[in-house]
Amino acid sequence: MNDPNGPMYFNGIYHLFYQYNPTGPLFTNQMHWGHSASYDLINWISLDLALAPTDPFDTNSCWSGSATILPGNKLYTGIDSENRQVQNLAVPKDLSDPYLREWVKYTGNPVMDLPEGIQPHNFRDPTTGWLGEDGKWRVIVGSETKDKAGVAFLYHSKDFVSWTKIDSPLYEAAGTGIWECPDFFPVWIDGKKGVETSVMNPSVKHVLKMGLVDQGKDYYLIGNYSSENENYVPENELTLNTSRFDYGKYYASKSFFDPVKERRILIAWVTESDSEADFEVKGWAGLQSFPRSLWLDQNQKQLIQWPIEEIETLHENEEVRFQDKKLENGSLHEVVGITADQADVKISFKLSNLEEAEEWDPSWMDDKQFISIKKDAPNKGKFGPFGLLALASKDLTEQTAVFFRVFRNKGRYVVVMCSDQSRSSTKDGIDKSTYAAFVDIDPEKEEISLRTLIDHSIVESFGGGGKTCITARAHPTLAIGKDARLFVFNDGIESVLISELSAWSLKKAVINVEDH
Ligand code: DQQ
Repeated sequence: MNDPNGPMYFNGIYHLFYQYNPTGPLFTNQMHWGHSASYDLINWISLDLALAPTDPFDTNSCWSGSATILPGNKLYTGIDSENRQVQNLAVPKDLSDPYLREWVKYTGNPVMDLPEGIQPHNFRDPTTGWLGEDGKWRVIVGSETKDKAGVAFLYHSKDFVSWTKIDSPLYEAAGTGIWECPDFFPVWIDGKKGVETSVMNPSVKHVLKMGLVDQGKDYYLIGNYSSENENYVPENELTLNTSRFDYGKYYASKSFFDPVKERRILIAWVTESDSEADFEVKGWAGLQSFPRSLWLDQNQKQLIQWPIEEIETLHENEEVRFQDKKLENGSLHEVVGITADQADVKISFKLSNLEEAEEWDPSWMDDKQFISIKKDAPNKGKFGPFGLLALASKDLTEQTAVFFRVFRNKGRYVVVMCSDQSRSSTKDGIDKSTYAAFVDIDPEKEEISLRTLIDHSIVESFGGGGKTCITARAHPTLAIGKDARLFVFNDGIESVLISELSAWSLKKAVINVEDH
């Protein structure tokens, strides 16, 4: 599986569609829309394929798209018999079927043709629609203009069937290449609640997210939007320093508004780190991230993401908990009493004597990839690395380290969060990149928090209360099942205090098991 498509809540049920090859674990020119439904976003029921590439307008795949509840429409990219990307419409066959199992393609497809001057392979991934103040629906579609500018073309429709392209795109940015899976949605300026996609008023800002395919990364802008004059003005520019949802493996994300708990939920495709040969052996490849709630930080400059609260229904045991544990230089402490290969861990680190921190050297940054730390940066310092060793084998041969480093920079502090996969597996042929990102907190005023969800081959980490997220894949050969362990550690010269740690074993969710 790859991209999540058309997530929505309809008539008491959450739906998730996803790019899917039903015949094997590799991406082909016959991608379908798989379909699962859930009552809690945790346990999922497998349903029949929703879309198959059967018609002239999608014979070479049903690619990504979105759902808009009118109720129950969805718009997706088809690849037609001449390999052109076109936007198609499908609607549920029977709205009284709670699972919306069958979908009927509109016979007049495609509903949007390729814009003039655009390459036929560069026009895809329509968003969920939103209603403007004039009562017309809007969607954007990702594309690329001649000079490699990434662009979100804007379309209007009165009936969701006939679409007109608006001359000026919603937004474009030179040199960024095609934008895949764009997303456009409002967030409240103040508060954690989600906002329904069509809401427009002075109390919201709008987020525009785009996937940059060359990098396989999702970036987002925060800005102000008016549907009256179709004007989107981001407050930041799209550069490689622009915020990302996640600084690890996390792509083609899609959000939706959940009216039940009034929240916006984000789900993304997480790729494998092993090889195609491994996919064949496993019989599968690709997974969906754990759903996250998403809202605007108080500073209005970045989004906060946090695992949805339903994860707590998987907590198996009384939490393992300790407080005020000092980790001296070189400390390694095992967290026992939980299943370390399936766990939810929360830690809060308190630092003192911060004035001792060493100066941050900007040359440690890798210029190719924003805030990836260069290999020649010192790997030990005054403050850090300290954090977690997840999916670790007993002798630590295997370990996925999620940790922090703290530096001084012009009278302020710089907190860097890393997920280091270099020792995540004894196997060769695996992507063992290290990811790094800044966490926008002041460690003098607040503790440094980490929440990590571990599930066999995925480690999803949330630093600073969800200000910085890093998702990593690990393919251990030793740290499996009961042989997997979890440690807290401190390799920095200065000691750090764990003011609180809570950890839970996670039960296995029921996912796509037939006859649930
Ligand atoms: N993958 C899809 C495209 C999308 C890309 C095809 C992103 O629609 O642009 O599966 O992963």
